[in-house]
Amino acid sequence: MTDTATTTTTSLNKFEKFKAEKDGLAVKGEIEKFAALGWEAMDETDRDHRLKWVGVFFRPVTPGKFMMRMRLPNGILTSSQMRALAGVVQRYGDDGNADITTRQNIQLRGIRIEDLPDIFNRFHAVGLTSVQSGMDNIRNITGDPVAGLDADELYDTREVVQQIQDMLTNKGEGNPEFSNLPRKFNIAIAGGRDNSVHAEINDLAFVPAFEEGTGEESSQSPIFGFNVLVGGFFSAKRCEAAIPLNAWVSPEDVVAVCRAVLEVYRDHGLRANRQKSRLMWLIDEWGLEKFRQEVENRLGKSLLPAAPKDEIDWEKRDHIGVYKQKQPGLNYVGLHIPVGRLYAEDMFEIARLAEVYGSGEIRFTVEQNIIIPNIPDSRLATFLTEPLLERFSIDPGLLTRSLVSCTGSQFCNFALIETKNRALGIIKALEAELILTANVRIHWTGCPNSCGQPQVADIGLMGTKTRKNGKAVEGVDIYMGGKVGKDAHLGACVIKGIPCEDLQPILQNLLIEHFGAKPKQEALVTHWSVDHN
Ligand code: SRM
Ligand code: SF4
Repeated sequence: MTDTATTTTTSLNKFEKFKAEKDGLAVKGEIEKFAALGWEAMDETDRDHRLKWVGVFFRPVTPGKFMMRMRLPNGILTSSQMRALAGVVQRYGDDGNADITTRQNIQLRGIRIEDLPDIFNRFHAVGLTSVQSGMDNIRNITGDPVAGLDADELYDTREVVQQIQDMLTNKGEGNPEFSNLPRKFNIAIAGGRDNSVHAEINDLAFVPAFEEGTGEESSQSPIFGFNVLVGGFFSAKRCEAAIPLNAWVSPEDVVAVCRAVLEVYRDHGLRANRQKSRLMWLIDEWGLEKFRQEVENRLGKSLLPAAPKDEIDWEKRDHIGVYKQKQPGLNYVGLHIPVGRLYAEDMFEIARLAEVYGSGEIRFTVEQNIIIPNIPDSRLATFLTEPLLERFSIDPGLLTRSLVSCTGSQFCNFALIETKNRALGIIKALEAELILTANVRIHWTGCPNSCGQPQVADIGLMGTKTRKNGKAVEGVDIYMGGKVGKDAHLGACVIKGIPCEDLQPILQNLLIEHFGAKPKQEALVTHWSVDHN
């Protein structure tokens, strides 16, 4: 550790203290012991905090039933892996389910501590890891969901995302080099033109950009690489879009640049106040130039300046529906999973469909949906008649299609409101009332931590407590103006403290006034009068 870190030891917060006492990764060797002890007899810091270093989250809302957060680089898994995950969830009956997350990942619920040794063995057998997926670690690394499938892609992100994960987690076994960051850290790599990973809301992001070449190279055609963005994050106190580092890196240097940035953050990131520990706070303190210089020092070479423009010039796609792949005769199909919630039987069925019709591969998107790739033209029509597609539609309603929701009070103790069920209920009611002409991206998040990313939405709903008739009730602050894809920027809070029970008509008005929706009743009247004129 550096001088900066040691001089702050007197002001260490409680998280820094317990990390200094015992590294979070140490619990990896104690799983058998915890299983034998049971959750009630365990040391509380191990149970409530350190277990997150192996992806196991104590849930105060459902004590004894833990959540497990996996790592799925680029959001890709195999049918055998999906079956292994389904098998874990299945043993917990009504308590067991899974959620696709806003980082192209999956979380399992209902987990009992006594089963952890067996669960880790099962994961190991199919090449799955949950290591370092929570607390002060690097989260699941996101990549283009149609990498390797899309004829228009600029770069297939799969391999580099896997390489970064392997470097950061020691191939999924756990890496003590990066197990004590000042705070969480998010990395994303965009490979297409539509910014499918929300690059701007990551601590470190790589976006496609062509370098014109210098010196002898200048006569050559432009060279592909990435412009680097740093410091994007959401927190209850502050939300920032990532800013350009003024660096262009070739694909071969991406892993080394990730390592360099993380070493700088690990050794110099601010640790006294957890509300001010994300990377952007360090960049603020140092200034971008000094930060860039320190990254170069760690990298051991100079960074090239950023390419003048990046290649993000498409609107964001949602991948729901049937699409031709770049491989002739093959298709990928995006299925809409309402608010990302899956049960064991769904997961087994998705694994079966991926095997029977595709190549066994399954992908997740940051919109909490799935993609099944590699379905031949000859099998497509039959695939589309599968009963599962009645629930996991390829053509959902225009509000349902883009709905995203965080976990909310069902399982999350930070939540100020229930989210997933309420989100589905309100969307259904709105679709019954309105005729829409385009999809509207509505994101729900249960508290200001913003896991459901309301700031990237057309309409973002952030849980809050408000008052109605003198009583405290669940409410939302409404965000608008989030733009994704090209020219992405964050939305802002436009209305505060709406009781959830009063929300539907307000949303209805917003959809009519800002998104061209029409009430079904009125449309019928207009249609009638046009016909009779
Ligand atoms: Fe998150 C903490 C769920 C994406 C910002 N997040 C939590 C915890 C672990 C809190 C807890 O212990 O209960 C939530 C677990 C609830 C549960 O039981 O599921 C939780 N976050 C989620 C997920 C599952 C939301 C979802 O339904 O998809 C997402 C998991 C992603 C993954 O696979 O790793 C999730 N969280 C995000 C995102 C979105 C993103 O990464 O694009 C953000 C905002 C972006 C960012 O981090 O900059 C986000 N989560 C937070 C924060 C605020 C961080 C901060 O700097 O203050 C917290 C609280 C914290 O870390 O102290 C938090
Ligand atoms: Fe929990 Fe709040 Fe994150 Fe939703 S936004 S999952 S309620 S921490």
